[in-house]
Amino acid sequence: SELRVGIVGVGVMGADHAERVARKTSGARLVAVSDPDQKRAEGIAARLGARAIGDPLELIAAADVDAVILASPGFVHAEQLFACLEHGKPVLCEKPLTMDAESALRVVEAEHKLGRQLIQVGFMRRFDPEYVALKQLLDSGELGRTLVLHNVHRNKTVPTTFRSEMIVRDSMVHEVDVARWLFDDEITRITVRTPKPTGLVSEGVLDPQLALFELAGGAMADVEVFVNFQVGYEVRCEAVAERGSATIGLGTGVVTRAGATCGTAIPADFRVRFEQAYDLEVQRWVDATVRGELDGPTAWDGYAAAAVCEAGLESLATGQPVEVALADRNAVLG
Ligand code: ISE
Repeated sequence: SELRVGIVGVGVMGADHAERVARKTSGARLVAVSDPDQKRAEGIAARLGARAIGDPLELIAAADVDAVILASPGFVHAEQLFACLEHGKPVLCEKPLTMDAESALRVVEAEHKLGRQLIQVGFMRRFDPEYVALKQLLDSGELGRTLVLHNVHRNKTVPTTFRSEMIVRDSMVHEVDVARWLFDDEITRITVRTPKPTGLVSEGVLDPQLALFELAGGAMADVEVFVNFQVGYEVRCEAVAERGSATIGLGTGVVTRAGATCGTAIPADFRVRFEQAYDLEVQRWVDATVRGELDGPTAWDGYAAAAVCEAGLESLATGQPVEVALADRNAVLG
């Protein structure tokens, strides 16, 4: 049976999740969305076959909502998370969990009291294949013990509501989680310093920011967060270990420096190299089939390729160029 999902907050990220749940996620169905901008919620609901509910707490309580995605701003998360716990609804909550440690701890305690883990936080880097590969490499011990992480986290631009505090709570929080996850350790001290800010930002916003995290076990991580970089969205991470380093975010997979060389891994076989393509192929085939449509290479594409291969075999045997005999497409398909 399908998981019926409701989404609270359909701004930039929530609308993206709505699309994902409705069209790209198997085993799930989008049933409801909620947003302070009622028109926006109604538009998205109508397009994706869901309904719009004005009050987010009503959406969370709705009998036909099995699970909730909270993509609302951080300052309403606490109340909405408590409502999810109260109704026993599993929830994927975008970061930040809440606005401060005290309220976040109350959420943790309330969940613990229920005796059921219902809350997942949107630290999505843990699902990024490059971060996963980096974690596997570091955990393998091949490079020795990891000593330092260097992180770069840049946005092209952000809305003017994105002030200095959000740069920490909404952006830097990803590197906070990455450092905790990669080192499997807690951060015990943080220093955040700021250079003279870019001139391309509203008065008073401290951007970029440089931070240093110190971990319980003695490792350290640094990060540059620059949310008005103007150029584009870039996230990089280099882990420096005893016998080498590994960098991700270059668009090439993990780049490893070790033994006087610098290079990228070569996958062992096609399933690894094309994993994403196979996943997309099958999911889109299922989705299109359900819609009664075809959404990929057609029988004609197969025929055209076969005709080329047939000529190729002849050429292989003779060593000569061979003309490809292809039927007239319009004649065959009208
Ligand atoms: C944004 O709010 C996000 O959640 C992104 O993950 C983050 O990388 C970005 O800096 C934020 O603006």
